[in-house]
Amino acid sequence: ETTGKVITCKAAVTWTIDAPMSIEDVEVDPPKAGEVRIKIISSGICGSDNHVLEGDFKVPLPVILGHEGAGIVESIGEGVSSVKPGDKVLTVFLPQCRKCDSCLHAKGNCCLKEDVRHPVGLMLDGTSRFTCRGRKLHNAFGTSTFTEYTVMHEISVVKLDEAAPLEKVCLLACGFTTGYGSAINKARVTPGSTCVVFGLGGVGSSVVLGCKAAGAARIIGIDINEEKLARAKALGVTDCLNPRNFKKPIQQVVVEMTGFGADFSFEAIGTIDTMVAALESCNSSYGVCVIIGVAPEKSQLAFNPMQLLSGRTLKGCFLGDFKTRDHVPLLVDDYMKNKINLDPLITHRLPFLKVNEGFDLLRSGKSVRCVLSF
Ligand code: CND
Ligand code: ZN
Ligand code: ZN
Repeated sequence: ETTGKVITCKAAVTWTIDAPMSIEDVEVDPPKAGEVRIKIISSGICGSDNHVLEGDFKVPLPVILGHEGAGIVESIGEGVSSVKPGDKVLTVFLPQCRKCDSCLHAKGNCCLKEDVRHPVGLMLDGTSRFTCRGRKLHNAFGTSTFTEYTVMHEISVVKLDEAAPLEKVCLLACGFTTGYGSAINKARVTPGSTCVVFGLGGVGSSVVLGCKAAGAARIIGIDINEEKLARAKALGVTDCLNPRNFKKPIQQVVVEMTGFGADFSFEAIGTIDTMVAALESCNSSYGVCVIIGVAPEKSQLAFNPMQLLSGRTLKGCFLGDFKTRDHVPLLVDDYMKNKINLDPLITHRLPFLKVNEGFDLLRSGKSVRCVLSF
């Protein structure tokens, strides 16, 4: 019985971004009011965690990274009513408090309780639940899944169907939901349309699945990694483009291929150049471009505003524009009814203690998603 007690367990601690994560014994405090302590069972490795390790996305250190997790509630703090010990849950980085301006608006999904764009790495009361070697550790995006136990706010915990397989649905905590929702909710891809997807990692591949589900007739996939292009064909990509095989800018290639530009374009890489290329790949009068990738801190997106005056729409979203606690369980239902197949996205599995190898697989481009098991 661990309820109310500090739990000592293994976690991957990022002390500095210049070194691999180090596996340490950490102490995890019991959950306070409105908080939930979760035993992590599975976690994916997302490109955003890698941006932190590469110095492009600054978060306070030392930190326990990881946000694409699935686990089981170990104990709950005072006042928690939406989950109970034993429940299967997902750890999402975007809360849904159901009270703020964004949550109360029909279209808002970016809850104001936490500013995910500028993470402070602490609980809402300004303190931490993790200690290692006498030092307090930060959390990552209110989640932290590279640890056997984590503590999260109830408002960021998504309750799951008790039959949901955690070693698969962990992808619904970020990558799949982000990509699929960007196509379905944010772009609102229409049947018969032409779509172009920049970046075919876990997020971009999920955009492809969303475009396909929405009935897109043509899906152009763009990546500099040939293996990613080959894999994406099985997901529904109809045309593969490697920008390295062309002398002219890739947006020009896309516009020529499609006549006048794609109906919908998506950026799932996280660089300014590819964001501009995605914008310029969509039709100048009615095209819609959705930015999903997280660009390096302090970078600025610059383009001639004429690109918009002709009629294009530029938008972006977190987590596929879903209201997390309301809508992610519906995606889980779809998964349970075999309407969603996550298997093609999961290319590798590793024990949690090999988390650094998982990042090597992501960086070398070998993995789409590597799922860690605890
Ligand atoms: P991952 O690294 O798996 O995929 C990126 C893909 O881009 C790889 O296949 C690369 O080969 C490819 N690539 C890199 N550079 C280029 C280039 N210049 N031209 C073409 N292809 C290139 O990352 P991921 O799929 O996990 O994440 C993708 C982005 O999405 C990343 O920026 C991440 O931070 C972001 C994201 C956003 C959100 C959100 O809510 N908006 C949530 N999670 C992740
Ligand atoms: Zn992510
Ligand atoms: Zn809110």
